Amino acid sequence: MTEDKYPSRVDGAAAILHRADPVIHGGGPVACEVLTPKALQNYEQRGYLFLESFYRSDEVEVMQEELTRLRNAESVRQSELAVTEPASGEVRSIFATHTVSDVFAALSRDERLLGIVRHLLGGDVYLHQSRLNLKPGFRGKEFYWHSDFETWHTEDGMPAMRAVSCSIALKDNLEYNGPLMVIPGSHKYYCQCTGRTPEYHYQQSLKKQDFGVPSDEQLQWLVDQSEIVVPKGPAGSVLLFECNLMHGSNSNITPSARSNAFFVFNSTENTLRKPFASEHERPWYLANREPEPLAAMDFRGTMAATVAQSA
Ligand code: 6CS
Ligand code: FE
Repeated sequence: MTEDKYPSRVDGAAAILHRADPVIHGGGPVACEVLTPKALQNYEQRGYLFLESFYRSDEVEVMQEELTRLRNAESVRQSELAVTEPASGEVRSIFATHTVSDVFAALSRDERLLGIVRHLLGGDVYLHQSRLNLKPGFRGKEFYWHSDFETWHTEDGMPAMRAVSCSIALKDNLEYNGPLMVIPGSHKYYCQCTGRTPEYHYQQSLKKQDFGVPSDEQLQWLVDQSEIVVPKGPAGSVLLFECNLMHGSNSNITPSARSNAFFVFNSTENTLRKPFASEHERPWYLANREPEPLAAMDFRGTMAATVAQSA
């Protein structure tokens, strides 16, 4: 039985615990130019890195076309991989994109990304989860504040904080189309949540999360220590954030959809156990239990070759 360093979904009073794991797991020389000493210090202290215009517009175009193809594919829409908006029925998220798309499979292995992530996590990584978040315009609903790790720990059995979430903007992240908000430094605290996980909670939580969210007092405390920041930037920008960073996003009532491609990289030394606070394991498309170390590849080169072939 693995020790539970982060008990949550408790009865009664919920505390704020200190983080018990390092933020940067890798030591030694840094092999990628993005991770300057300043960037590493930022990630350690604030829990995220925003890489503006990391991908070029021709690369983003390939990703956008692939998003449109998946959104319109009836086989995907009808499958368990698609999650719809509670009220409008529009597609809100598509999971396990790396299993239904060569483009997103290649993107998840992009050597430029993996170089960064491998350093932060200290060695081999695999995909814990992949998804597209579509947040449609007009009636796109919010994601309430949460720590991803809290869910992955309690519902998926992820033992330690040794994972990184990566969100690639496929549309411009504007201040008004429901972009992600983060609380810098919140990754150093673990907000225990109250209430037992209901059975098959994911069927509800992916539409609207009510369990595994901080109390008003906890959220107030975190913001009092810090502030709320909204990383903004053009399509192609990348937000890398530590798995325990508190984040959320508002609804989108503007005509501009806010879509992003999302990958969760976990260390191969942090693979899933039995869920720490839930009866059942979540399905494979939410929580990968067959870790395969990712081999880096040249995304740009592969895409160029594919486009040339089909031209
Ligand atoms: O369920 C998940 O894995 C992710 N989705 C939500 C709505 N909350 C936790 C985590 O970010
Ligand atoms: Fe999240």
